[in-house]
Amino acid sequence: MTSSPPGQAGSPDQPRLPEALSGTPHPGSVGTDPVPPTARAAANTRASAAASQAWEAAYHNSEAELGHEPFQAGLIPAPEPVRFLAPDGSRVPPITQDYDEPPAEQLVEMYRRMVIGRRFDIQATALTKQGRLAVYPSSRGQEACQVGAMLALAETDWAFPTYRESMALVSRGIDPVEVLTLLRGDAHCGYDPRAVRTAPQCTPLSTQLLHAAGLAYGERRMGRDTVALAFIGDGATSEGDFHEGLNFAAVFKAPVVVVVQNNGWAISVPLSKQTAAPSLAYKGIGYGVVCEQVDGNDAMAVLAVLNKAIWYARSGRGPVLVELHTFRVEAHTNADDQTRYRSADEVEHAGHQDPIERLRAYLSGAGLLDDERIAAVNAEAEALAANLRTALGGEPHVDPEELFAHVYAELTPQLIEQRELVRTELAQLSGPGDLDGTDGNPAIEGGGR
Ligand SMILES: Cc1ncc(C[n+]2csc(CCOP(=O)(O)OP(=O)(O)O)c2C)c(N)n1
Ligand SMILES: [Mg+2]
Repeated sequence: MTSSPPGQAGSPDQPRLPEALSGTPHPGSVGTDPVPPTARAAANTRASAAASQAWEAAYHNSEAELGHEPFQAGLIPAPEPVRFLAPDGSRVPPITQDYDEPPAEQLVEMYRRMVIGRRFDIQATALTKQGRLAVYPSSRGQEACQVGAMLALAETDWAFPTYRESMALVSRGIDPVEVLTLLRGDAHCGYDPRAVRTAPQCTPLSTQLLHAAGLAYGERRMGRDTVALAFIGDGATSEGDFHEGLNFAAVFKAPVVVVVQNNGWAISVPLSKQTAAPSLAYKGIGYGVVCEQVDGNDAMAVLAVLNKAIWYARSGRGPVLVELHTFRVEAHTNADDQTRYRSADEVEHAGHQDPIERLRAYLSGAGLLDDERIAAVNAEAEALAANLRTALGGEPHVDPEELFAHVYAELTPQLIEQRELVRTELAQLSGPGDLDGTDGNPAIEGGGR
């Protein structure tokens, strides 16, 4: 895992929980409890009320105390995406004074992680072509969004990624092999979500927003200052769960930061067929959620706004919605053919909005990055790619029955039935005369992966 960057949780300027609150037990927590159930229920009610009062006192500060200083225009986002760097890496006059320039060391670390993230992405795409990965949704071109979000989060915060966030997970410090376990088709999730405070990658659109809002609210009620950051795509903002998650988070002031990566496409559906809103950031206004829109290919702007959004949520002011305008350079996944719905000109334009080149130009010009450092970062990225190739080159050893574990705490009758079907099929495959388990099927003999 990575350490918190300067200016993040844990630094003296961050509002932290009062000491007394941090030990507050969760009112409904389970465990060995000698108290009779009725007495416990009454005690829990009292504990719950006390915890709520303490929580209200700590977090529901008056408007006068809180003010609107982090997002000066209140609920309304900037009229144009916030930008610090022009595509050539030069500084542009800020459209708002709301955001501070991120510290130099955070920017240099951002550059490092973006280069490594891109190399990982290229390697993962190559692994699909070699049949080593079942599917891979590339984040190429979205490096500033993926890396910026994780860099701004504290280690103790939670992330709720979608299928597109493999690069973000690697940037958070999760083992790349464990990240790709899901996309290899070996398990529902290759890492331990609790250990790395990162939920499994979510394929059903927007459902992770509800998980994030619930976790953030629960953490706060337990006296912890955890922030939950949920990723979501432009297309997924049309889902009901997006609205329910935002509304819940706003009403209960849950410390959630929703990062909308607007890459212009939901598979083959363009943004223009998705919404008539002037910007997806505006969707927060109706729920009372402060929102901002940002040039998602400007690493400095992404960090500046997300640093503040996370601070804002952590301080108890409520959730924040941040739209990052970016570009999808590759197809939706390796299984998609984008030439059927996207012009070559558009794809070429997307490729020219490179967030890494932009930050490199700025950092080099500012004397914060030299050739030696660039070479060292490149070497680190190559080493990661080589390790990934080796690790995924071997045949996986998986038990097909594990597919049914961890879906629910207890297997449903349908899952039990399906597991029996798989057991029967496996027994038939490994029966006499079919010692290799392929049943003479050349597709299986050739190796499914
Ligand atoms: C509830 C639900 N409906 C439909 C799908 C099928 N689906 C998978 S990805 C996708 C497009 C999502 O686009 P967007 O939210 O913009 O994210 P992006 O893929 O561009 O990162 C759709 C419709 C799904 N996974 N879940
Ligand atoms: Mg999209």
